[in-house]
Amino acid sequence: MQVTCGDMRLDLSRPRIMGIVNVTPDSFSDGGEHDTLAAAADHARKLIAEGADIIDIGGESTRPMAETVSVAEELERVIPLVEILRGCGAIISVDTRKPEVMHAAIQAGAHMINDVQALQAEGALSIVAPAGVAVCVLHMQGEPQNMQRQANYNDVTETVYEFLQQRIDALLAAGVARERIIIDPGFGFGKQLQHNLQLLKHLAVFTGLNYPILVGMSRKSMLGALTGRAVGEREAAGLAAHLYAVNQGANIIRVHDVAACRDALTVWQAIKGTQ
Ligand code: PT1
Repeated sequence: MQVTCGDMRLDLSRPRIMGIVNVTPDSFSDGGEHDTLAAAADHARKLIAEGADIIDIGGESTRPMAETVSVAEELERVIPLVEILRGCGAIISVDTRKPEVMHAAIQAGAHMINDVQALQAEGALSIVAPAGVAVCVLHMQGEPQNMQRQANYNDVTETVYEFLQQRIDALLAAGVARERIIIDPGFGFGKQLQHNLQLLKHLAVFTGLNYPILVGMSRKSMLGALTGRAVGEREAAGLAAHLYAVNQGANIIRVHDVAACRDALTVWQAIKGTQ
């Protein structure tokens, strides 16, 4: 399996790592605009050196209850970093829900749009479809501001599966080539612990859609709920969850801790490749 990411290709004959670079003031706290940008670029280069195949740049947090960001602010955070990092060897992904940011990111040379709203914003599909970039579509119930309130499902796996199938159909109908599409069940996006665990346990079901699967559980509250650990102490818990996902057929894992993840995948691959 291979994903078309603009002028780059992502080979999925082995699991791949998407390294997270959040360009939000709380991530690279001190200093002004320039310091934030330089720190984010340094961090991205470190993740690439550690083995990230994709760098996911985000200027708006989509954690539960996170505050929204204006278009101007998000553009200012994200686009300069895309310009700095394009041509660095890794695939550049931009994590955004805003069509204006998608447009500018594509113009600036991004290879992938990662949208937790699955291109449902007005105008998003018509901006992304004519470009050659890859697209990751994710299942979310509600909005980041309220998604933990109403989390309820009859059968979470079935609901997420049907939603992703619908979004795939919408993307194909809009002219997005199938080689450009990646799916994500959306761990932590309007799901309670039991829903996240059910999705993870039955992740292999999603291979039935026949699209590359991306998952992200890094540092999320589901890991905190299970271990009692604070956000900064969830690396081991994340590794266990991500390896389980890879074993169920996940192709790309979205993580903060790239080096540890690389080692875990190396061991997993050696086992998998043994006769
Ligand atoms: C993800 C993802 C993402 N997660 C993709 N993009 C976030 N494709 C941002 C918590 O419960 O899984 N896949 N972009 C971050 N979102 C969350 C959600 C962060 C929940 C934290 C939590 O702690």
